[in-house]
Amino acid sequence: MAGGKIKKSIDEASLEMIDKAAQDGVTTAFDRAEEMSQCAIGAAGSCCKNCGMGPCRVLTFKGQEKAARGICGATAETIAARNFIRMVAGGAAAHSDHGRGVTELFLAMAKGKAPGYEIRDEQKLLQLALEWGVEIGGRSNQEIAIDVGEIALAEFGKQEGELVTLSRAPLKRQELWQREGVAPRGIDREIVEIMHRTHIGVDQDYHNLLKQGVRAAIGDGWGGSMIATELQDILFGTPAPVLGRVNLGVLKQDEVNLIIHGHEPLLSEMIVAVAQDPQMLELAKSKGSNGINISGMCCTANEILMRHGVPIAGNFLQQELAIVTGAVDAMVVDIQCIMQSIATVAECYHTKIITTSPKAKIPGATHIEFDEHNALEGARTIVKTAIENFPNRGSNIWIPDKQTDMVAGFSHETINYLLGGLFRASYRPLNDNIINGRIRGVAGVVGCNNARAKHNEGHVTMVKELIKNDVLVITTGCNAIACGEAGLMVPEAAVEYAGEGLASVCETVGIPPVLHMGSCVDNSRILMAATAMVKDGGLGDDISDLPVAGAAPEWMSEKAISIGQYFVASGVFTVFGVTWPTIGNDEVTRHLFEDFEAMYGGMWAFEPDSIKAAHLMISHIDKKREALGIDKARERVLYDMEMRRELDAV
Ligand code: SF4
Ligand code: MSK
Repeated sequence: MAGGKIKKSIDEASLEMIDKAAQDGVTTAFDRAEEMSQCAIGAAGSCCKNCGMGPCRVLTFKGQEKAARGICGATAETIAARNFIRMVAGGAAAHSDHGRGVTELFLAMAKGKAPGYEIRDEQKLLQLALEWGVEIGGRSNQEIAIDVGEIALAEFGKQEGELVTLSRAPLKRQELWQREGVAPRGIDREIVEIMHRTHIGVDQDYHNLLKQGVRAAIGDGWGGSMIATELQDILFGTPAPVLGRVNLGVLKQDEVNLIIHGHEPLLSEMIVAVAQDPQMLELAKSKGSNGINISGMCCTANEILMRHGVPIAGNFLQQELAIVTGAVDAMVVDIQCIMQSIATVAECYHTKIITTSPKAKIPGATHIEFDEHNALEGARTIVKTAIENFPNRGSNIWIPDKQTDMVAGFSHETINYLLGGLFRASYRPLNDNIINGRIRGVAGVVGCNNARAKHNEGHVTMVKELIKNDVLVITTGCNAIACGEAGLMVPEAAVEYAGEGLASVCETVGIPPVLHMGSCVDNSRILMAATAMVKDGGLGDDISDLPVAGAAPEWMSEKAISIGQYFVASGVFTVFGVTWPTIGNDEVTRHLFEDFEAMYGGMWAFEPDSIKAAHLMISHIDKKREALGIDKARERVLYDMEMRRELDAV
């Protein structure tokens, strides 16, 4: 059987490459996950190594009789909460430092110091300027952009007051954050404060620790990530629906294959442009290739698919497998979710691994540093490196013949337009279809792959169950790629997989039942979509009133914890699969899973079975429908032509 006794993925292309890796004697994350035993205490969040007296392992599993403490006296609750919010800090830092990088490039562009970059979405620039009180008058776009960029940059180090972007949230949400004392100041400040409070001998009240985690996470979702998304849209264009292809079959036997992997679109945009340069194509031909095939991996893939239709080679657990094809001439990486092992796997083939960020180097890789002042030149060097490596391909090449069509590019603005039309762009039709029960609710399903779980299974199982029950799914990150590979992101998927009500709406509007909203930082688009639903009326006054839920069925990164925490802090019931980082402590887990609902209107849940997790989400959606008094409106009927015309008229 492919992939050993137990299938390690639900994706056939991945299984083929797992088998090829075994034949080639190459070890991947799938093998290491099997071999690596997990420390039960660490996995449960009950191990502290925050000082040199540790690690202190506090056993608080059920049935244990006496409470354990660390050497310093820290309780099991303190240790669990400290570990949890350090994960939030890691995730919020990653997203926000990405946001800062985008802001610095944006400012350089505005000042004319980043040749090759320009303002692609003028309307969004002007909207942001209006929102932030930047004078527009007769000023040039560049002048306006300098002010916008400086405000954005100052948000990271702001010492007092709240983030400007918080004012985008529904009014009731803003009031709640103030009441609970979790409205973030500067993004960096909240992350630093987590590191301070979790140092030995500082904050030792788990309620207070978790509150700081909430504050930093809001600074991520409504701050760092949102700034990244907004400025990327201005620089590279706000995504609109685009047809793409996904899976390892997008690699080409007869062309130079260059994979762009990581998270930032800053360099990848330039590489995509350079790969179309006739001189480069000429060079590629001179080396015996028929062209240059660019594809993406992980969230960079989502960024360049949404804006250029560039195909996606795979998600997190497929990065090594792409190299195993033997057909990847270069893999260029920037930041985040890049396995160190790609350099080791590449040693067995001819693939060149190219790092580009001073923050993310890998021994064994070639480093070509990204310089925003000279980005085109850097991109040319990278594309050339890939081309020149093409003749070094061996004969051990096997590209799985598997790829799927997918439609991506559903930014919050596009959904508005698609639903409401050019002249009456609004979320009104979505709200109306939720109220009349054709759509039961909306679920944001996001997040990673986790080598401790079968690749893509949790994602696809959960999403299928949700759409079958008339829940519209919006997605980002590696979940989006998994759904694409499973064929859930084409309009026809509505007929095949969605419940009757959801299918009828999708058919009328011409959208898939699963909407791709982008990369990890683009979870901020989901916050904006939820806010737009509140503002359009009929579904309560706050995000916590909406019949919506969130999930990350195969999460693994600290970023996912930060995302989940800001979903919860925004009022969304959020369920995670695979494992739960405070499971070793009942009290902290109970606080996150139960008390948070009273405090924030949203709360965490943990359920590794994706079908059960989907039904937890559906139950929550039904609870919210009942509270809104729209639970009775839902009726399961077959739609005749007249009813469909009526849908059209909505
Ligand atoms: Fe142990 Fe306390 Fe040091 Fe943590 S901070 S390692 S609990 S002594
Ligand atoms: S890439 S954070 S594995 S979603 Fe954004 Fe995928 Fe998770 Fe990375």
